[in-house]
Amino acid sequence: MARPKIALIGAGQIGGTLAHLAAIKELGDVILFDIQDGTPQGKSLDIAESGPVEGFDASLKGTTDYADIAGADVCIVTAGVPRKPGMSRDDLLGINLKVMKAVGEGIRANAPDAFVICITNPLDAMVWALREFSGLPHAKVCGMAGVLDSARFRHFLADEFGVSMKDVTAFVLGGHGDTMVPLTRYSTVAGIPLPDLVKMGWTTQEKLDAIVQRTRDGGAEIVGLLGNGSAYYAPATSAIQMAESYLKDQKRVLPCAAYVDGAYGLNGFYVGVPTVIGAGGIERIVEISLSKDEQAMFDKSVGAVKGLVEACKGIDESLG
Ligand code: A3D
Repeated sequence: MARPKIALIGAGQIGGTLAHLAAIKELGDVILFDIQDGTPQGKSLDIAESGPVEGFDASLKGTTDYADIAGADVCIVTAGVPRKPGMSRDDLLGINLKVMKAVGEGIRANAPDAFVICITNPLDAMVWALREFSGLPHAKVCGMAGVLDSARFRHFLADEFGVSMKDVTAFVLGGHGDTMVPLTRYSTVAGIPLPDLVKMGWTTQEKLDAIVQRTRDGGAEIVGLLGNGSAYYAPATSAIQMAESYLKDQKRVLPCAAYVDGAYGLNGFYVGVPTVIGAGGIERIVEISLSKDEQAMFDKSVGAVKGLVEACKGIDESLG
């Protein structure tokens, strides 16, 4: 059987890291696409040259021609611009919307059967726009944010408790942004919910609240430290986990920006929810019941995403 084909649209910081991870994990052959001639070719060759040392069998090709993504099984989209210090994700809307149009048309023409994972910010609005421009089925287009946000939450919690992060699970809902909703009662250490751990004296409510806030601000913390660009190692790892679940039909339960039609009282809207990712793409939306406070936070988050989607429609008439 031929190896799967993984097209990475955008060969910047995340794109290059995605290519390296996909090759090391032997998920398939990699096409690295960018409009910046030389960058995708250079990164592909550099990573391919690590193959003999690392011992992976995967071919890598850099390109500026959409024809090269033909027949891709997975497309991961990072094309666009990242944040600079002081910028919010929403400041990227206008410029990245134009990029989504070009990318969506490229995917529609060349890789209409692919499972598409969007990473470009502002995430929830860009994945919606990318789906509109590409015309692919909703179940085949999703956005990476929840895996990253919950990984950040898990990392901070494991640090606080002094336990292996393997035993920490975390649950986040809502848009990728300042309004994301980390759900403490569904986040656990070896099955023990965080509110119980507070009662057991493992931490205090104040410390837990600070960790929740640090998770919400996780992207900005890295933007501030780097001074130029945004996080890329953890975002790439998170998207690779989603791609692997699709390619291997693992049916992992992963939070991602998915099209929700019916669940959570939403009709036809992209927002961060727990999903099952398998060979059918987003195979299921996992709907949990929310407390009054959680519902209020979720509604606020959905409201923020709705505002961005409306702004997209205002910028590009074809999205009306
Ligand atoms: P960067 O290193 O600048 O790479 C972006 C690449 O996109 C550059 O190589 C550009 O040349 C390329 N590009 C621009 N326009 C096009 C186009 N029309 N077609 C193809 N390629 C194009 O950025 P990055 O890799 O650090 O980040 C990429 C995106 O991911 C940004 O929008 C970030 O804000 C976003 N991001 C999202 C998360 C999430 O958790 C959702 C996390 C981190 C970054």
